[in-house]
Amino acid sequence: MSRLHYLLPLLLLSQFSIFCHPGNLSVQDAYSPAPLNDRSAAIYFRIENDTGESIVLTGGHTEVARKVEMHRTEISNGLVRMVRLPEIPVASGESLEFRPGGLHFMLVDLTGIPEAGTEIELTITFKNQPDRIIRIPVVSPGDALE
Ligand SMILES: [Cu+2]
Repeated sequence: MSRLHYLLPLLLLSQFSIFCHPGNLSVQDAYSPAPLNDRSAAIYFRIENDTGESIVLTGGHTEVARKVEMHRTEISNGLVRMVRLPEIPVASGESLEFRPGGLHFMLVDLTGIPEAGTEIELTITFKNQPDRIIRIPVVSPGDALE
């Protein structure tokens, strides 16, 4: 077999992987401070949209709460309030950070109290993507205060 014959399939394979690689949606640095009451818990993470198209987060569900909402924390005149967002878009190639004092997922009406050292399984839903299940480490509230 000539050297060219040998290389050609490899070359085609690498082209394929460059141009036909299905886009990726990655979730990083997820955590949830153990809640101080039995009503709600916040979830933070970073989501990176490399799918090649814009995506729209619509919320989620989990076994440990009756409702999952997306909130934005706002501070005005020294008062902290949370605004519920039904949808959050993430443009193609962008990443979005859910973090204390900003956007977060909120578990409302907890059915159990997540304890530090355990994990919460959260299904994130999208308008135009399949559901995504992520596992979220529960950390002690002190560890989350940064
Ligand atoms: Cu909230």
